[in-house]
Amino acid sequence: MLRIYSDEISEKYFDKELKLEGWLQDLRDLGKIVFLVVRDRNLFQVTCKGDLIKEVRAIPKESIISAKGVIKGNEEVMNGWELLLEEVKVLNKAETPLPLDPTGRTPADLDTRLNSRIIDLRRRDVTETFRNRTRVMREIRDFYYDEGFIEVNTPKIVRAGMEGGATLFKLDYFGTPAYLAQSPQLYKQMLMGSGFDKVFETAPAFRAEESATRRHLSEFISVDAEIAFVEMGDVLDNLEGLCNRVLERAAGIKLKEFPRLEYDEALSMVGREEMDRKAEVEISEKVDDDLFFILNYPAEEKPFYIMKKGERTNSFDLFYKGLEISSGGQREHRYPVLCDNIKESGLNLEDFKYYLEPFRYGMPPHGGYGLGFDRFIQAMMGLDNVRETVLFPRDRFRCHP
Ligand code: AMO
Repeated sequence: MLRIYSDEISEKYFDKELKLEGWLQDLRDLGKIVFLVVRDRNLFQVTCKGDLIKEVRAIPKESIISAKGVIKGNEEVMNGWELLLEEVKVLNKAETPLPLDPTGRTPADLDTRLNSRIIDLRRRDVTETFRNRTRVMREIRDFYYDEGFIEVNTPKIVRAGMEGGATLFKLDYFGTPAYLAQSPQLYKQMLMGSGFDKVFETAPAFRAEESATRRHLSEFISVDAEIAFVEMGDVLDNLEGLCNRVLERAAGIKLKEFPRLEYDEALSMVGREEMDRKAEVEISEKVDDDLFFILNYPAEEKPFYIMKKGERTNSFDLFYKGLEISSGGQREHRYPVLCDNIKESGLNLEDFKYYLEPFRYGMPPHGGYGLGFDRFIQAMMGLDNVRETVLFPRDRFRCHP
């Protein structure tokens, strides 16, 4: 007899004999009758009477069972039907006690949940996050495909960092030092010199973040885009278009144009001098919209590859519910200026030899951005901690499971 999933059952199966399989989530014992709550892709009820009762009472919760019986329509129970048990087999017995209550009725802290993540993932509300990740990633990809972008995969083992030396993970590459890529910055920019006018990548980025916050991971998914022959306004429009479309299609959230605040204007709104985390949160509270841009950061707050504009830069950050979810801008494409910027940042030109070469032989003006996928999901779902959006998060204190 073939196994069938509970969500495939309709009236045409009523009064037929079937086999359903899954995890024994719960057992309600009324003495002469026992109700089992079993989980496959959904929950369903197995009703048990007579001699079988002794047998089912002995099965530990979360064991994998195979239940054979007749499907009976019953408006009183969940799904409008129950399986009247005729035969039960234990396919794999679960040990007791469980490290975690998979129904979520006994609350557990995030660390305990993450230590036993697979058991945690048995909860429907937990898996909803990962269904959302799937929906959002699909919409992101579709957006770029529709806009004529080429999807690229750039190396994650690299020779030089781009986003500040403090957060580099160093590794031994056959006896010479190399690093885990903090972002695909170097490569997405180099590709602009190839004639690939628009590229995007969705891939892990690695940061040795010492800070243990609710929004920092050591490994996160970075959605990166780079576009040639554009100015900063075009880049802003592209990112706004992406967020609008993705949020509408994946979550039914309809947005207007995002406010674009100048750096100084944003700071003066909250009477502050410095754009630290506190200021960002206060600005987010003042702005009515969930998403807004802050434009033109001072040069010392941005990396060397961003184009300078006097004391300021052609740069932006995008905030969503108080979280910085993206940053980007127009790049410095003029070779001599770029070399000066690298030197001024205290970096070694020799380390950027391969990055710099295309800038000497015909590099168009270009711009782009990196969007933190995990933070995007965190903000979209209003989750307290970015770790909840990742199957197996990595941070300062966690490299397991
Ligand atoms: P930046 O360093 O601002 O810019 O990173 C881009 C976006 O990535 C997310 N992010 C993180 N998410 C989780 N944990 C972290 N430790 C973490 N660090 C960053 C944030 C952030 O806005 N190369 C540039 C982008 C560009 O200019 O194209 C860059 O990496 O949401």
